[in-house]
Amino acid sequence: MKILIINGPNLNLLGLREPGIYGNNTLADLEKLIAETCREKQIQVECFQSNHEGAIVDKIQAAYGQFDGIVINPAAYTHTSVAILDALKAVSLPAVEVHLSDVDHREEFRRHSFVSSACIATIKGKHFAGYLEAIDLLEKHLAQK
Ligand code: CA2
Repeated sequence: MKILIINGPNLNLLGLREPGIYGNNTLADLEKLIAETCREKQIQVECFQSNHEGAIVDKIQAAYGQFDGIVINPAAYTHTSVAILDALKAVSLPAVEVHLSDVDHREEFRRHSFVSSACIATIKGKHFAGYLEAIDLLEKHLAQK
């Protein structure tokens, strides 16, 4: 089993700004936690972060035939990107959407996600633990196939 973790724009600033919302830990801490968890589970994993919509679309397209599933936090593109939605639908890999914060209890515009309809589940407000839950969900989903 090989999974791809995608983090969208500004998530490279984790731990450096807005700790009240996103916590004190960095993207490197998150990627280390994911790598350790996947090593224990004998899952192959690659982590990718980009601030660019097209780069995320390219990465999703390139995942076809290379990965078994995707965990994606599209960050602000969650609320704007039909292109990321279309890419996820096009590759048709099982995907889980993750948000560090509880987007349902922030500004109104964060309540709508374009990508949700291409995902098997959405996990919100569980900070880093949400990514580990997403990996568990993907593992169970792929085991059933
Ligand atoms: O809660 C999440 O994970 C979000 O996807 C984060 C996005 C936001 O636009 C979504 O509505 C919810 C923002 C990511 C920005 O990350 C930062 C991290 C540290 C400092 C500043 C921004």
